[in-house]
Amino acid sequence: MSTPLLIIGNKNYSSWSLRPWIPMKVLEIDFDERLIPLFDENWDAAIAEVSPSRKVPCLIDGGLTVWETMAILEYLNDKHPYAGVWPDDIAARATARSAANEMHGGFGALREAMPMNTRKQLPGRGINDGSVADITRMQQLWNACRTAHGSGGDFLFGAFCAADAMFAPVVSRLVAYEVELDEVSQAYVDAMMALPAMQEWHTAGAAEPWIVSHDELD
Ligand SMILES: N[C@@H](CCC(=O)N[C@@H](CS)C(=O)NCC(=O)O)C(=O)O
Repeated sequence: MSTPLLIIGNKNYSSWSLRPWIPMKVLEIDFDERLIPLFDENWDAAIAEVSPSRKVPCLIDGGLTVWETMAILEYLNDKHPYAGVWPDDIAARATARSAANEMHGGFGALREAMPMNTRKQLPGRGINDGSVADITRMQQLWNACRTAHGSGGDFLFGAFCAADAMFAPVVSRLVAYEVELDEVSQAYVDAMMALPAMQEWHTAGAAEPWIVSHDELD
């Protein structure tokens, strides 16, 4: 059997790429990766060859291509049912899926105002009514998950799972934009940033040469 290949964009900017990459690392699911630099002169041709949606991430496993982040996470769960992609407990699992899907479809103001950028510290930037409302809701959600399901570890459902993967890029943004958080949310952010995989991604992102100007605030 061949090793699955995860197609990703720049580690500095591509928040969606981090979302399947980090659980594969943390849960020790073997994979190779190929980085296609976003929007450079080869982007259109290179992405068209591998990704049906022409977006990253996508996962190529033998003859199968899986695209869209949530579909990739569900495929990992189907293929590795004991890896811990989702929590075991049915109520925790349903809540984790709710949180992950809320992240997938929501928090648009925060994402728009505070693009992921592993190279920068941008304290105070990106604060507006919409991003503040998103950050308030996110902290409420994180607190609820930690209180109801988090007693077994430092993550939303105790052990790291796909819901945490969905929030990993937001954690990166909250650190880069130096957003003040409540105690529970700050502890969660610290736990996520302490993951060796998170550090590996940020170190690689910071070393990349490519600049995507529309993701740069200055
Ligand atoms: N809904 C997609 C979003 C993926 C996405 O927007 N990826 C960005 C990079 S972070 C991308 O490939 N953009 C290229 C484009 O829009 O042409 C998912 O869940 O995977």
